[in-house]
Amino acid sequence: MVEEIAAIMANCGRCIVLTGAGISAESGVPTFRGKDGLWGKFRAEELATMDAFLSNPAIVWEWYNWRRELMAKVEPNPGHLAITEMESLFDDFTLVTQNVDNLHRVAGTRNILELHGNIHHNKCVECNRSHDPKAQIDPDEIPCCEHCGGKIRPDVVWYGEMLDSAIINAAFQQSERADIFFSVGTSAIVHPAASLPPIAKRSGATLVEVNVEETPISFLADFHVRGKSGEFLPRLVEELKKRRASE
Ligand code: BV8
Ligand code: ZN
Repeated sequence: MVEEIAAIMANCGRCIVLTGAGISAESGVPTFRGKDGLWGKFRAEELATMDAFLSNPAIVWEWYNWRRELMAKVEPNPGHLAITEMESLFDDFTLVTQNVDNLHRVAGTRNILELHGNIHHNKCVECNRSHDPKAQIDPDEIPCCEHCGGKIRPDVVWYGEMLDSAIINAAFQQSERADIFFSVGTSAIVHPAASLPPIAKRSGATLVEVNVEETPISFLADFHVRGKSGEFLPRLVEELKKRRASE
């Protein structure tokens, strides 16, 4: 499979990679819906929603602080690093991530669309103005916005919230123009992100899925690679580099 996919990639100009929590699993970051998933201990509806924040801001901040501490201790894994190398092998490359863990940035990938925001950023719940990203938030004394007095919240997209329109529109546009589209480590359940692989496929892209299990888009994929992204992607990039070198 690696040789076949690398051969197709060698003839592609525009490559798009969509990632989900699975790409960070090998860094030690729990996924959302896997057996050891984050949500397992907590229910998404309880925490990653505006209602949860308005009714119990302290518990939402406790959860985000717990995740921030966890993410401060982890490193990008070979899957993240392979994507950074992949970017250098294409003239036109876009990484679209659902993850808020910032690991793709730490891994050096440049052209990133963060669909769901970034867990290290803060903003005002009322006026959306950004707030000092370095601020340590004490759940029992949540700071207020100096402009309007609103409570400070994590700058991520919660369920029921709109994504940043410029970001999601860029993701749609790139997916429609992709020659090859990778869906890596995502359960392909959360919308609108989950609509990107079908859009790419419908627009003529080769669709490659890398996941340790089946997902609702596996039937659509030209290649369904059953395996860990941290193991498969480095092998794929090595094969592509060989082909690029022999061109
Ligand atoms: C919106 C940020 C509305 C916060 C997150 C019914 C049908 C369709 C849609 C909906 C519906 N009901 C409600 C909706 C809308 C809803 C939605 O899609 N719900 C789903 C659950 C059905 N979507 C929204 O609310 C979005 N907003 O629609 O706006 C609107 C419209 C008009 C006007 C106003 C409003 C907002 C969605 C964003 C929510 N925020 N996160 C935070 O992180 O704290 S979503 C959350 O899920 C994360 O961002 C995460 O990235 C994302 C997706 O999960 P995955 O990344 O896929 O992670 P998961 O654990 O699920 O899967 C991991 C995968 O990796 C697995 O497949 C596993 O097998 C694999 N894996 C594991 N290890 C590895 C691996 N693969 C490879 N290698 C490994 N080593
Ligand atoms: Zn404000």
